Amino acid sequence: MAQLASSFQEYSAWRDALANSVVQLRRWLEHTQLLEGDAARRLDVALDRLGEDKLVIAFVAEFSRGKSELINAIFFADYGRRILPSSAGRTTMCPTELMYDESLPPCIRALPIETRARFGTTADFKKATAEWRVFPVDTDSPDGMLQAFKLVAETVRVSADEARMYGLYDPEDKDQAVAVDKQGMIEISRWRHAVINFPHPLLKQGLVILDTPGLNAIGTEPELTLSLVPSSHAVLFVLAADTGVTKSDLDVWRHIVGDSGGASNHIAVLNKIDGLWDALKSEAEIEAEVNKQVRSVSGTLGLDPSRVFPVSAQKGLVAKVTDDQRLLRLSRLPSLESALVDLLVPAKQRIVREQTVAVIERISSEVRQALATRERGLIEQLYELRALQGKNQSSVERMLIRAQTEQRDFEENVRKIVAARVVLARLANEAYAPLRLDSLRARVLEARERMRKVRLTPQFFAAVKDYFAQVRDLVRHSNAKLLEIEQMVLGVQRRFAEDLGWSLSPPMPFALDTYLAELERAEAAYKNHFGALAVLTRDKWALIERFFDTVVSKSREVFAAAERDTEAWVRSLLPPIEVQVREQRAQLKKRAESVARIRDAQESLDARIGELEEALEDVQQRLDELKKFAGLARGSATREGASSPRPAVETDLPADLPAYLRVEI
Ligand SMILES: Nc1nc2c(ncn2[C@@H]2O[C@H](COP(=O)(O)OP(=O)(O)OP(=O)(O)O)[C@@H](O)[C@H]2O)c(=O)[nH]1
Ligand SMILES: [Mg+2]
Repeated sequence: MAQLASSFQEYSAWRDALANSVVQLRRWLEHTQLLEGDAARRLDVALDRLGEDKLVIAFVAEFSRGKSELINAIFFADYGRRILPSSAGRTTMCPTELMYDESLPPCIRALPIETRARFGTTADFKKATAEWRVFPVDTDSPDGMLQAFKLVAETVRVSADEARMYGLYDPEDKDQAVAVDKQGMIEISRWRHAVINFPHPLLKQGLVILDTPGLNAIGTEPELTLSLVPSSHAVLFVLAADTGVTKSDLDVWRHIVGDSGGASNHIAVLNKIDGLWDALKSEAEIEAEVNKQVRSVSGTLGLDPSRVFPVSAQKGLVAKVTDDQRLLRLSRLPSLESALVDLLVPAKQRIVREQTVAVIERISSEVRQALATRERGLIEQLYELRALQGKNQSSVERMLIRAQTEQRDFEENVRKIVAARVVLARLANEAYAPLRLDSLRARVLEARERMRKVRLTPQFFAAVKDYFAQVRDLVRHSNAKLLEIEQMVLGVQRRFAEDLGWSLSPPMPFALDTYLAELERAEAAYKNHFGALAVLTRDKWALIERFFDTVVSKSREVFAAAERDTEAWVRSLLPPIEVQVREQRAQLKKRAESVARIRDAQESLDARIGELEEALEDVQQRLDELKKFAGLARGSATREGASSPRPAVETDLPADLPAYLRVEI
């Protein structure tokens, strides 16, 4: 998959260059003492985001459609064989993530299926290393790897009761009843989840491949529906040409793919087109047949035909292993691979770019304003002092009185800011309160209690429904407060604009809509899974409760993220005004002091004018430098790949402290 590899490489290089220029900007701001605490934090968040380099691609389908074979063909053909087990019937038994974490040796970590009888989602168990079994993988031996990877297909035979305890068997479900053999035993996956840590070149660059088992597991492991698949950067929904779109394919599509919102990152793969290759038909006839199937899939799924890719994973794999170019072309795998390249990297790059540019623009505009205030103050002082040249002592005296009065008057603005802070703190607390985990916990406890007590299906559904309604209300409540906060800050800015002529950028727009949407998606997923069931068996109740656990853990994540982002936003509101107030206040103080020194003949007027001129030059130089560093960062962000040469701008920081920092302003 050379295309994807080079696209990844370009992306990593682009990201590194961008991170580097953000670091340069940050260092310069720090060095010139222009870095405020909140701006530093925002830059650090942007840098963390740039460091986070995972790109997840999920393969989703009913069993035996060829997901694992497709992964083999796209990513692992270089090993000259099938690496992931792929065979007729159910093969992959547990959700499997392929990734590389260099802090660990190559290995497979597997979470035993028994954990399903306990409280906690896979994500919870991911934090508990002791629960996972670790199996080493010898990457030098393809045979050894093949052997190790068979783990994902391992099953165990357990009694129907045990399977029931894990929520994997419902005796009332006729489709499942056939799975029980004469001894009352049933075959289930041995593992609940597997993570293969493997130093494949693409995985090393941050690719994560998620292979999933068919519908059964999807229905029973709600995390796939609620977290893993929706958070993937690309979702490949696999169908097979020999079966067409069956009812169970549609179920999977609806359950997983259909739930995950805007489908711009979804593509459908129509696999096994080699079944349509018929020696008695012309190439044109076969082509027509394939196109017909593509159109039919596109119509059924409501997906643009350009997003449906007919391929033969198996022939593609064989073609790559035997280096048969004709067969590779016939397998049509290369066009799916190009589509993946287009889907994965540019989308991620666009998001990272937008977020980083927004931070850079914001911070440079804040710093520019602070520098402009300083510049304006210096120019005014220079103007005044120059006017004093050749004037008598009483003019100096008058100027001193004026300077002192202005300094005193300005204190009113300091009081305004302090008052704004108090109001903001109160409103912010009101905005945080609904998002605190305590308030969520109360709703969860209440819902659990109701679910436990009810006897009838409708009451059970009502408990879940009410939970979602209450949780959404909490977020809405907080959202309304945020609006109030924004209005209040705009009001403060307006007053400063009227009184002092300051132009401040309005607060960054912020609302909790994305979190609300996540909760709505969880509810939609729940409805998709269970909404159609009129009467529930006890086992289905158990399944819903398990689903509910995942919903709760998802809600916790959403609330924690919402609270964190809200706090960050609130903290960023006043500092830009405070910086200006501080700057202006310091200048007025300095000005009064220096006029006093001139009056007392402790300092000559000319010397002070000289100092101010030097300081003014320095501020202007800072403004130029800011333009340069911010421009560099912006330039790195908007450059497509990193293959284009870097601009030849000298970005080294000055070795000594700038003069104006020594000259007190
Ligand atoms: N003819 C043909 N068979 C294929 C193709 N791709 C996969 N198969 C076969 O289909 C069967 C199922 O493939 P898998 O890769 O195990 O399918 P899966 O979707 O991973 O299935 P589960 O792991 O059970 O969910 C295997 O016997 C494959 O050899 C293909 O392009 N053409
Ligand atoms: Mg499989």
